Amino acid sequence: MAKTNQWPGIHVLGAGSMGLMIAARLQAAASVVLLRRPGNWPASLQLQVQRNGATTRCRLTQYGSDTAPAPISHLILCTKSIDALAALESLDSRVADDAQLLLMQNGMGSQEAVVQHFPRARIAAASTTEGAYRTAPDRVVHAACGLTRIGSLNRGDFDWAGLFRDAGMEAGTVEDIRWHLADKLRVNVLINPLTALHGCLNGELLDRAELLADMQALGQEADAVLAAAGFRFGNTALEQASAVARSTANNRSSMLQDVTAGRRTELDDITGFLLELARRHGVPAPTHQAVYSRIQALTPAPAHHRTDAAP
Ligand code: KPL
Repeated sequence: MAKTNQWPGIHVLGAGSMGLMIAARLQAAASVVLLRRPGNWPASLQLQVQRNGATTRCRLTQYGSDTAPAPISHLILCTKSIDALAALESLDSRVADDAQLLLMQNGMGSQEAVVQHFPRARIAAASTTEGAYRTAPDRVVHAACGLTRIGSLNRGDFDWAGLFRDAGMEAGTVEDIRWHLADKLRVNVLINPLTALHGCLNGELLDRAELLADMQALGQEADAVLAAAGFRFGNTALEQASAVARSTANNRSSMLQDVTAGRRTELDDITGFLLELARRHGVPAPTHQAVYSRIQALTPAPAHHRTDAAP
């Protein structure tokens, strides 16, 4: 696809699987710069992207977040949810005050924290079913071509979905992105902690009676908490999570991958966020509390505690 002049230069912050995959794909439509953690990085990254069995190579311009030239006007944040705020802060004054930001984090909570800390930025969030994993620092596998839903959190008015579509990705603009984030959250609070605790693939949750019983208990509590917080869905969390577990049966969830690699997980923005909602609305969630404590015991202590998550 030919690059047009329609789109401004795009910065992608975060060189994990999602950041690399999105940066590589958007190059079909716009000029893209990859921003990595602070440091002196080689001026470009030779990246291999594997998709549908074919490998393509592309060259990405890259900078450390502390050396990138200013100003940054259009930024896609692809870090893990737990690193989102600190990563944005590491860009310091390089981000234009009224920049258009697109937040691609899992879970809920980190998005509102960014909105609070960058009140002048125009901020949108995405909920995506795209799947990617990194096999080496310069190799990414685009495992599942999904749909990316994008909606404004404050005054975000850039046509991110149009840019994604122009680059050949399936994307749409939605009215209420918070509802879509909550819809994904109710899947993640069932699948992620259980697969991480039992070291199993997503699909195994449906095959083992004791795990299905856990899913059921977590689902009932999640339904009650999200209903008390004002979210309405056409099916139960158990039904939704079961459908996703079936369609991603051979996936290792992101939390299982983190636990296996000894990395910090996104637990605080997944189960932790649900527990915070439960506390605010006075709804009991003992099963979520139990899995939260068990995963916490498995993973490294957080480098910092975010105190300003808001539902
Ligand atoms: O979002 C996911 C994750 O692993 O974080 C699911 C949908 C559970 C797919 O693995």
